Amino acid sequence: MHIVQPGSEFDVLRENNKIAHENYRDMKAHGIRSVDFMGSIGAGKTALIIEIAKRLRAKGVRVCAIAGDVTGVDDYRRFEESGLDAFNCNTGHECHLDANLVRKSLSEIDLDAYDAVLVENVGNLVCPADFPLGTDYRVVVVSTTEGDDMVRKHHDIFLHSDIAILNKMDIADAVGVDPEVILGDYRKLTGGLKEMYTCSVRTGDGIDKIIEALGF
Ligand SMILES: Nc1nc2c(ncn2[C@@H]2O[C@H](COP(=O)(O)OP(=O)(O)OP(=O)(O)O)[C@@H](O)[C@H]2O)c(=O)[nH]1
Ligand SMILES: [Mg+2]
Repeated sequence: MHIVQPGSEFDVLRENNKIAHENYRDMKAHGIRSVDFMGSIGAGKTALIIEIAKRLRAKGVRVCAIAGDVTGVDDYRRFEESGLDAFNCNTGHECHLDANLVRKSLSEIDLDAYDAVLVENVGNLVCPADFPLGTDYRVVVVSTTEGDDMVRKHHDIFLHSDIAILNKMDIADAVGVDPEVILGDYRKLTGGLKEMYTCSVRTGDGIDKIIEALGF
């Protein structure tokens, strides 16, 4: 018999949401627009953030990134090497960032020095959905190389995000995936109310539309 223990899980989520509100309040107090990029492993989150940041910097937006990973500094280094100010945030064991980890990263950042904070979450289409970080936007990124069933298999993250992106359109044919299937699943899931954005970080197609959707 499965016995639900009162408390625990709900307490963790409630505490996360409380801290997320504090993150939101602090970033807003400094005029910062923030985005949480969730999505599958290898979907192109780091590549997309680097490209978006490059275009934002060209418009004069002062931007930094938080690199969320279980261990290591790979994405942090890629951000820095691209000329983007970055802050590394390792979860240790957890498969998602939480509001408290982001709070610690924010305490390292001079919030007056930036207009935008782009957060890369840990590659995972399940756990990050339950943990808002206090950003203005929650984005989910998948790519054509993961097959055409991502939306059907992962309702929660698509329903918990404000913007959904299908990346690697340039190799959809090569991997035998019909993007229309994924876009149709998303339309069905969201009752036809929302369109999924398509892009290719490799060719640059679709990136400006995403930047516009994020309100920059
Ligand atoms: N062909 C093609 N490759 C891409 C595109 N975007 C990213 N890639 C490649 O896909 C691989 C994974 O990209 P990343 O940006 O590291 O993906 P990620 O989502 O940050 O991965 P994790 O942080 O490990 O979850 C890299 O080799 C990228 O160069 C794209 O639009 N087209
Ligand atoms: Mg990455």
